[in-house]
Parts: sequence; structure tokens; C-alpha cells
Amino acid sequence: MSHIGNYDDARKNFTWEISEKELGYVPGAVINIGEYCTDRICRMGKADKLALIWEGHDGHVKKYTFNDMRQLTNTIAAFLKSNGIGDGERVCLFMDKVPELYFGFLGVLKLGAIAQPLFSAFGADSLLTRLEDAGTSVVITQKKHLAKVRTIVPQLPTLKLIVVVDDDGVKPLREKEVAFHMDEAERVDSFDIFPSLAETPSVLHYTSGTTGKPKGAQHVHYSLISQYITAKYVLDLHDDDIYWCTADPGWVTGTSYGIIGPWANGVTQCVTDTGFKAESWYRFLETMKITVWYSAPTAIRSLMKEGIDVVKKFDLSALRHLCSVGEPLNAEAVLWSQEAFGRMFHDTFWQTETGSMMITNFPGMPIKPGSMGKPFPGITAGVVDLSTFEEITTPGLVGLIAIRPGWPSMFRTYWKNEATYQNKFKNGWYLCGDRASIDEDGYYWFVGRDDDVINTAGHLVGPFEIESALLEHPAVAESAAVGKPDPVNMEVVKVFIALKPGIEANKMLELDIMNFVRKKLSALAMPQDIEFVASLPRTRSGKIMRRVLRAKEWGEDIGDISTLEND
Ligand code: 6R9
Repeated sequence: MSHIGNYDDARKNFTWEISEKELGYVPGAVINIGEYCTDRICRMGKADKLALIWEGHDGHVKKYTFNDMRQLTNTIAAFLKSNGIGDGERVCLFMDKVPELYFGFLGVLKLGAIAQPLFSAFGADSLLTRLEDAGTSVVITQKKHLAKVRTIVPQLPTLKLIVVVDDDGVKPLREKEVAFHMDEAERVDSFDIFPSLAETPSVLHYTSGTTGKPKGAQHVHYSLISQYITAKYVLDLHDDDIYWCTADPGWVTGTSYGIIGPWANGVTQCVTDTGFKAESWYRFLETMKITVWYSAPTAIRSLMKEGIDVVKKFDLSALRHLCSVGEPLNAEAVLWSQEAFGRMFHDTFWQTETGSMMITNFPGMPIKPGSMGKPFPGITAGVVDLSTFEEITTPGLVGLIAIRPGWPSMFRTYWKNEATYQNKFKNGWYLCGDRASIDEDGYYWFVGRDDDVINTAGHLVGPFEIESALLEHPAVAESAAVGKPDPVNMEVVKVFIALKPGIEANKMLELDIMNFVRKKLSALAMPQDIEFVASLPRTRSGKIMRRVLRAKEWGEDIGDISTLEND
């Protein structure tokens, strides 16, 4: 049984106070996410319940109860404190999906510091941009990623400490570097948890935009009110569920619904640190007896490619609820999941900035395959005109997705960039930067992004970061990065490059440029296709018209190009 029945009734009766009451929070009181996910669950009689079942890439399994998690998060918080780190400082978690990443995140929050999770796949440049912007004090990492951190240390004057969670003593640690072994450390049973209030900063998640460097969306501890109740209602979490969120905590899905939401509900989570492979994912679902699964369209499309026969080899009878996020979920994928698992994936739409789900397919609500569903109860949403920002009330007309500000997990600013934050609000709405239409039944249909950000496999990649990296390549004069259609990843990065005079385009150079970006930024940001051009289309004011290049890739109408510079 879902927690609340009918969508319309839920919408009528819902207030955020329901969540506050369930969490025992009263306005003005202390609210610390780290405490809520661990100590509070133990106090509710679940100390011996499993919090995390983790599987490493070599098949090694580790299990931790809520009491283990309570103590280990204390231990990490105490370790940081004893090294002189205090509240408000930014602590970056730069690790694969190991237990230390999950407990480190909560430990940082217990200390009152700000957790800054970053993908371990990031190259040195991607890492530097984000640590520099945040003025980060600590990086917690694994020895396999230490080399990347070391190359940028000289450029990070604010960095005080680098914690290595799996140091084996083979290579000597350097200045500022310390070893910490979570599983062997003497456990701290009681830690003086920082008395954070609703508006105390909690998490800093970097996200990419069209222009400028990635921006740090800053969240606060009060976000828990949204994350707890959306996890409960939309993911339909119950006490006996075994839940799997496939997202990496470098992405907001991996923290809001891979750490905070489920654990604040006292639910057992499974994590696998193995990469994607259809058979190993099905095996994981089977052996862990996963009941609720939150994944993403790219993964689902990859599973579709392997075919239904593979699914049928496994006993997935425990599975009862499936959700998806990150990109448009094609109608075919929804129908395929019905055939493969006997259940439809429930699409959910939200963003780093929103901190929690905004538009969702509620359990029990009829699914229209291809639609993102309807606003979560408590969320007032609409689509607004592209230029006047007035609400569009005609069904089927496309506008910008807009949300009325004030939900608990709304980001509070972009780190050191209040002007860009303010710019996201127009006519009393927060604008997501996406286009959609609403049908006569109130269902939202995604159309596309309203900017040049590339969504590859559910990850947002800013063209600016790629173009900046490319400029450092000795052969490149200028470039433009756009998303190109891809059957599995939705989009992949394509770059148009004008070479410096006298340099000739060839296959070797192409591969060299691809590798250059992969190493500097990440595999996702690496161009899958390079087209060498004599010059790039520009506006009269000199801006590169990515829109023109993108439209060609998608076979779309180029639109108004009257502002295009004459060549
Ligand atoms: C949670 C997350 C946000 C952007 C968003 C939109 C796209 C997310 C979607 C979706 C279509 C969905 N997006 N969910 N597009 N249907 N169900 O993904 O955060 O990384 O900040 O990305 O992703 O473009 O604006 P984030």
C-alpha cells in the first residue's frame, strides 16, 4: 500500500508540516541531517537494522547497521575535528562508491561542515575549478585518485588536509596528507553533533551551465523536510524495503536519494561499486532482493539493448517499485520495463538546484508513458511564457518549467555567485531552464533544455568547460561543444574545432584531442565526435551560436539566425 492514496486528495491535504511532524522537528529547533540519518534511527529502535549493504568491484560484501553507521560517522567527524577542521568549512568527498564516501558525507554534516561531493572520475582540471571556487579545506580521497589531487595542490592555497582512506604505506604520504582507516579506527560512540539550524549550509553540489564555470548550488539542513517525505511518498519506501539507488553521490540524486532520503526513513540501502553491466545489475537485484530501485534512462536504455531474455534468467520477483530521473524517459522504455519487470518505471523530474523531486509519477497514479507526471503535492508548478514569464494555461502549449519558490530543499544561493542565483527567478517563479507542456489532465511533457547544456547519460556537461579545456590544446584556435543525439546516452559531446593556422586535421590529432579532454575533465566530457571547421558561426556580438550547430546535429529547424554574423 502506498503511503497516501489518490493524487488529488494528497495534493489537497498536503503541507510540509506533515514531514516536520513525522521527523519531530519544530521550527527554530536544531536540525542536523547527519543526526537524523543515524542517531535518530537508532533511537527509534532500529540500531541493529542494516543501513548499508555494500558490494565492492571484486565481489567483496560489507554490511553496516544503523548503529555502525552512527558510530562511524561520529568517528569521521571526530577525526576531522581533531585535525582542526570546523563548521562551515568545505570538505570535498572525492571517492568511488565506497562506504567511506557515504559515511564521510554524513560525518561532515555532523561536524557542521559543508559536504562537497565530486565524481571520482573527474580529471585534475574539473576538480581544480570546483575546489578553487569553493575554497575547499579538506579532500577525502582514495590512493588511486591521490595523483590527481597532488597535481593541483600548489594551486589551492585554502586546502589544509588531504585524507586518504585506504593508504597502504607503500608510498610515503606528503605534507598535508593523512591516512584514515574507517573500519579499523577506534570507534567514537558519542560525538558532540553540531547544532545546525534550518538555514545552516549542508551540501554544496556543483552543476554546469551554458556560460561561465560550474556553479555550486548551496543547500541547507532544512532540505531534509523535502528529501524525507519525497523519498517516502514517491519512492514509496516502507520499513521492510531493500532499496537501490544507482546514482553516484557526485550527482545530487546520489545524495538526496542515495543517502539522505532513504536513511532518514530508516531504510536499508544497497550500493555496488561495480560499473554498469546488464547481467551484473540483474544479479545484484536478485541476490540483494531489491524491492525499490531508482535509476536513470541511460541505464534503462542500456538494459533494453541487451534484450528481455537476459532479464528472464534472473529471479527479480522482490522488485515492486521502479523510478527514474535525469533525462527524458522515453515511452518505449516505460513499456519495455512493464514487459521486462512487470512494472513501469516512474519518471521523476528535478534538479541539483531543487534538491528534491518536483514533477513525479506518484505511486498509484496512472502513468502516461513519456510524461514526467505531475507536481509533487506541496509543489506549485507551471509552464510560463518564454519572454513574459506569464503562466501558460492552454494545454499543450510549450513554455518554461517554473516552480513557486519556498519548498524546503530549494537551493539558497550559488556559492559566491548571488547574481546568477537571482537571475533564476522571474515574475515570482524559479525557472528550471527546461521547456515542457502540460496536457489537459495536468501531466507534464518534457520538450528540451532552454540552454546549451549537454545532458549525456543524465549528467550535465557545460560547453564552456569543454571549450576552455580545448583552448589549452596547442592545435586548437577555437571550438564549440554541443550535444549530438545518441540512442543510449541521449546526447554525447560533439565539438566543432577551428585549428590554428598551418595545422592539419587528421585522425591522430582527433584522438589526441579526445584524450586531452578526457584526462583534463572526464570521460563523459570527452568529445565522441570532432568536426574540423574553417570558422564557427557567431552572433554579431561575437558569441558562438551553438544553437545553429546543435540544430544541424538534430536535423532541426535552425530558427532565427538574423543575429548571425556574416562570414
Ligand atoms: C536530478 C538531476 C537537471 C536537469 C534538468 C533536466 C534534466 C532531470 C529529468 C530531466 C527530462 C526528467 N532532467 N530529470 N529531463 N525528464 N525526468 O538530474 O539534477 O543533474 O541538476 O540535472 O536534468 O534538463 O534541468 P541535475
